[in-house]
Amino acid sequence: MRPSPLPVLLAAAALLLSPLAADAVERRVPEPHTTTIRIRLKGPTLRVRCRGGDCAVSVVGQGPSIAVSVTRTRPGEPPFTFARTLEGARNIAIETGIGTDTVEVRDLAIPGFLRVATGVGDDALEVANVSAARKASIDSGDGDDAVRLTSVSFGGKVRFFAKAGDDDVTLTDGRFGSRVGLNGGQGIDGLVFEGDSFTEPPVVQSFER
Ligand SMILES: [Ca+2]
Ligand SMILES: [Ca+2]
Repeated sequence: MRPSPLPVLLAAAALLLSPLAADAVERRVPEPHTTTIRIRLKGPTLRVRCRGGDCAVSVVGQGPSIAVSVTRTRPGEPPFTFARTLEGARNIAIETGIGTDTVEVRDLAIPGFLRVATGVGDDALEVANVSAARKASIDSGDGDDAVRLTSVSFGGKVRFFAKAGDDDVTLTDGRFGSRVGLNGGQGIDGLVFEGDSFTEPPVVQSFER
């Protein structure tokens, strides 16, 4: 049976009659039908979430825009990627759940706060060429995590928790304008400073090497 052309004609007519609607469709990328992957502005905060598999997340500044990409891999399924480019975020909050995650945050001047939590699993987090005017909080969760902060500048308090697992943390050429607390948690954790400057000595706990 031939499909009726009527619905197609009606849809085309609706688009022609409503240029505003067509424009909105073009600009708004639909969210995937899941609560486990999200890229959205909630008020002033860009919230990026990926749960339920191994996630590769990148949040990269491109002029006034922020390009965000989330790829989730699960056993027996092809990788799923969701990407959006947004403007106007004052804060950034990134959250990954259980899994082996890779998170990259790069080339951003954040007017507010930065928060990253990578959850349980052996995760790799790289924050490079990023400033945040207010506080920064990083929690790499359980697992053997590798965290590298390079050329970061934080105006507010910085709190870092590596939690259980043998974690490796490297801070290179960082500028820290307020209190800094670094806690390796359980495990044999390593911490390296290379050319960082602090307004007050960082409080370092539970790093064994
Ligand atoms: Ca982890
Ligand atoms: Ca640890």
